[in-house]
Amino acid sequence: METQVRSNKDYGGSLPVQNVQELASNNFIHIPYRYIRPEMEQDEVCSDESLQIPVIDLSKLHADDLELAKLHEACKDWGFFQLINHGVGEAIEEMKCVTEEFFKQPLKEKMGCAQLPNNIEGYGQAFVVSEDQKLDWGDMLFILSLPVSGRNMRFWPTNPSSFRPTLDKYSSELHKVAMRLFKFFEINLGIEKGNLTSKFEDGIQGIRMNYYPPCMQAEKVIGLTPHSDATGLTLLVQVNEVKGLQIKKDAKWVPIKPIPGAIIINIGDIMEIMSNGEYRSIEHRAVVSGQKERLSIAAFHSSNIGTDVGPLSDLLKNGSKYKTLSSEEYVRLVVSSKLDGKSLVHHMKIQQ
Ligand SMILES: O=C(O)CCC(=O)C(=O)O
Repeated sequence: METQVRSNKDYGGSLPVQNVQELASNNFIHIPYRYIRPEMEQDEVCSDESLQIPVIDLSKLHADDLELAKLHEACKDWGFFQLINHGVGEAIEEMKCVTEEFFKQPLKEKMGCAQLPNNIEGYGQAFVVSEDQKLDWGDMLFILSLPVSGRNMRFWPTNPSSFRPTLDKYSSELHKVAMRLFKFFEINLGIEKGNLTSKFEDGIQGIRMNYYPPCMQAEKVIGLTPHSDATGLTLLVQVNEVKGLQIKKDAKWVPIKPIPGAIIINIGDIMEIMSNGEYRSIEHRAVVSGQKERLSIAAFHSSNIGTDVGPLSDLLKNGSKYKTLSSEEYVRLVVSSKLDGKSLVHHMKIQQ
């Protein structure tokens, strides 16, 4: 298991592009054309502020059938929800602080954790696979935090000095929350006890810290290209008060209003595939502010190395709606693709 994670560099990486935080500090009249996204003008943003993702209370899920039913509907209809009373507030607050501290450092310091060729970890940009591809207005630090045996400490910042212990605690606390949710998914989907959770308990966890600098032509750029997450379950935290997350619902972009202290949870492609389409991964994107920087932290939870990605046998009553790939084939497919809506799930769908 250890060797397979360590050799993630074999799966490929992202082409190096300019640091956006540095680029944004330039006083230019026109932003470089690779960042201009004409689709921003055409895309419709929902103006109905009352349309919001469901809120799920984790402390009620054990005892309350209604809350369990609400969770099931949220995963089917929205693929997104906000989780409150999760019990990991302290770890989140500490992680937010070290993330802000990391990005505040001069570029030279941050480059100590820079991405290496053919490796998905480190500080830089992700999913750049061609020289003419449009680029996102943001930088990120991506770290594979679990399994512990697969950690590459080269990418773990030493500045601030509390970064490493804080990330270690955050990784373990968020993994526990994700596992609790998988247990409830198992109950709600009618999967035999252990048949879903066992596929994730030794799984890969990747933590991405996103930094979106302000942009003087914010309405023309995108912080993070529309995509669904290729993983099983994502736990997303907004670091500061600047909003920017939007999710696609009925062909419109719905801006999310984060509840202070809540974790935004979203179903990833692996969970859609394993649930044989009962749960849905949802396209989402990040837009940027004209005035202020925005930061977010996404913790992605994928299935165990060596576990096939395909519909679970408990859910095949009406036949399989998706292909099954080995975990290695699936990771290769993800790393070699650019972010492009739900293209990965479409690739996995069996045409009926
Ligand atoms: O910045 C955000 O709110 C979205 C982050 C995200 O979707 C991601 O990191 O995959």
